[in-house]
Amino acid sequence: MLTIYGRRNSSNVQLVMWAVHELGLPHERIDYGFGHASPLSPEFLAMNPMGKVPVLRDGDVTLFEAAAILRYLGAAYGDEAFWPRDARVRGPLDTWAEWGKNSFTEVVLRIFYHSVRLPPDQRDPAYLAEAIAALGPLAAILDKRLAGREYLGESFSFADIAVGHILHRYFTLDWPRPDLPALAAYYARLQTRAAYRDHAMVNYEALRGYT
Ligand SMILES: N[C@@H](CCC(=O)N[C@@H](CS)C(=O)NCC(=O)O)C(=O)O
Repeated sequence: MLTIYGRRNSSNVQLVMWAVHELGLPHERIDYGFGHASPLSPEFLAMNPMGKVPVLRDGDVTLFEAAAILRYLGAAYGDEAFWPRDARVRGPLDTWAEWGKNSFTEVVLRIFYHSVRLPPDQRDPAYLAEAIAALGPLAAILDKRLAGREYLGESFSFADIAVGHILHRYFTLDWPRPDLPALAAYYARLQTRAAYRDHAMVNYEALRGYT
């Protein structure tokens, strides 16, 4: 039985919860983080010295960092399609996973923070404008990869979770989104998956305007 510590409306928790549900793993989730128990409490810091959600416990294994948790779940429980054992097959997928979690998600979250999460008087319009200018070209890279394919690899894999977990925010934040048909079709395709709808499309209104 897995235990996931973290609130449902955290994008990093969503990444992990989507993976847990795709893999059909027995688990419980305990709310920690903004609005819930503090991740800065001594018992939480003993699991993650960064004081951030998510944390995963699997028996005597304790992990933090959402992408590391995703890779652990893939290696421990994923089938060959979700987590190819051959490094020559997995490597190119992992390139997209890393790019999704870092390059792409990082810029989406900059827009999220400076248009939703921070109190209005702490938002930086110049920083927001820079992030918006940066996101269009990144989204075009993703659209190009997805043209003519259903998923980032041959079939659905961990890489789609690392990239797709942030698309709900990408598509619902108020910013001038470019018209990218392959990316829009990919988002629609992900929404046919119950685990995606239930765990990666979580309302973030409760986070609006708070530090
Ligand atoms: N690099 C970490 C970042 C974790 C992180 O920033 N988590 C946020 C939520 S997405 C958090 O814990 N915020 C503080 C809180 O919720 O109290 C990861 O990918 O897991």
